Amino acid sequence: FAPQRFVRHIASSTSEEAAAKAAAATADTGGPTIFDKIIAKEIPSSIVYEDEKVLAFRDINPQAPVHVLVIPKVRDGLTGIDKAEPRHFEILGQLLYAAKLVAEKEGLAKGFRIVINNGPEGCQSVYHLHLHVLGGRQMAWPAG
Ligand code: TR5
Repeated sequence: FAPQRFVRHIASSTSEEAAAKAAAATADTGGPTIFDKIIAKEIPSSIVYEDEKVLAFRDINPQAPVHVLVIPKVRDGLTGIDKAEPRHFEILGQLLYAAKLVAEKEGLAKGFRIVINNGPEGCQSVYHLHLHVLGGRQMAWPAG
C-alpha cells in the first residue's frame, strides 16, 4: 500500500474533475446562474452571513471543513473578477470584508484562504463572481 501515491491519485483526479466541470460550464454569457436562485431563495442554501449587498452560503461540494461562497446579491456584470470595473470598487471591498466576517464567524482564527477562480483555466464553473472562503484544515501551497 502506497498512501502517497493514493493521495496523489485522489488529488489529481479531483483537479481533473474541477477542470472538466469548468470546461463543461456554461460560457460566460452574462445570463442568470444557479446563484440567482439561491439569492432569490428559490433554492435552499445554508446561509452563513447576509447583508443588503452580500450573501454568503456553504458550498454544496465542500473542499475543506469550512467552505463558504461569498457573492454579490446583484451581479451588475460581475460574472468574474476579470469583468471588474471602477464602478465595482465598493462591492469588491464589501465582498472581501464579508469574507473576513465569515472567517471570524466560522472560528478560523488559525488561518484560512480566500480564492477566486476565473475562467476555464482558473476552474470557474459558475459565472457570478464569488469568493471561496476555505478553512478548518492546513492548506497546501502552491495551489493546484
Ligand atoms: O468552480 P467555481 O469557482 O466557479 O465555484 C462554483 C462553486 O459553486 C463550486 O465550488 C460548487 O461546488 C458551488 N456550487 C454549485 C452549486 C451550488 C454550489 N454551492 C451551493 N449550492 C449550490 N447549488 C444549490 N447548486 C449548484 N449547482
